[in-house]
Amino acid sequence: KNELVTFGETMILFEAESEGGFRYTSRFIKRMGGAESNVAIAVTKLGHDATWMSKVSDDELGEFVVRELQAEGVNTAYVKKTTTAPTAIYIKERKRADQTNVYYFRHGSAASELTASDLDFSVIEQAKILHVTGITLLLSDSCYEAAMEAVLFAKEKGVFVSFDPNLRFALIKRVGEDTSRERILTIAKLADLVLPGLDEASWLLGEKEEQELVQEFITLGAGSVVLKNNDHEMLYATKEESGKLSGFHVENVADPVGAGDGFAAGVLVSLLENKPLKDAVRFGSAVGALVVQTKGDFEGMPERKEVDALINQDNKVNG
Ligand code: KDG
Repeated sequence: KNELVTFGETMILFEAESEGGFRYTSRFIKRMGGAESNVAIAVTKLGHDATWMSKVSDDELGEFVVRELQAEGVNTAYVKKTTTAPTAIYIKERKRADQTNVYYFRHGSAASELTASDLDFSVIEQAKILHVTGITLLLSDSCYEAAMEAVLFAKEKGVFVSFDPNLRFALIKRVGEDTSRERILTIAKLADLVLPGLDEASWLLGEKEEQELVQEFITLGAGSVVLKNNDHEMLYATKEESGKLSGFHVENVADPVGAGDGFAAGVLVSLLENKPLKDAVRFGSAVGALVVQTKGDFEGMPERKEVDALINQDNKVNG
């Protein structure tokens, strides 16, 4: 049983143990991060099945990634291994309390060698949701082609396609702005759900009112859109309905990375449970609010009881 299937790159993460620039930091914590695997972990922790496909190096580093995901309950049965390319690495610097910087070492990585033939299409066919992010589209030409094939196949088979643009400017720089925008919009138009941030939507479609940006995704062909703006609000729309919700307020952000993936997972889990989009957005926003209160990209992904507690507490505050 595979409810959600996703694929992409997961990197080894070295996270600075203390605040300050990299040059002044001597101790790092070994962790792991990857937008798609973060979603898979969150979905699993919220009680559903998730499969993550990828390619990792056939060594200790690749083994670490697979082992972590297995420990979280994610299905890694279809992960491929290679002896000719490394598992990517990234470093997270906490420059100041409110400024996190990342440095990537991912060019030529194992995951960027992924091709359509590395994906198991029968797993996609059996899934309810295929989740893709814009990161994969920019890792390499073969990754883009693989994603394109997977999305077209999913659509043909009636599998719900979810897409988070997840713009990464380090990758955009390498691929080129026009090609990046074109690739991301091509998939966004095909998706049943697109989950952009306001800045991402503006980069893709031009500076416009947030409401207009949401509608433009629908006009272009997306089935539904949830846009997160910079005031902790979420605008959602389908062809039939639209609305806006406020997110949960978080006092202490321990680590902002992973919030978007938690949000996506919360929305997708709710859709798996046939909840209306509005409820899905609220649930996703509670997941996102919990994620940022813990260090690490995925370690803060909450269990359902924690999400329910936050939502119930908020309902009480609001009377
Ligand atoms: O969404 C969080 C991810 O971005 C992070 O875990 C690492 O995949 C990653 C990336 O490209 O930054």
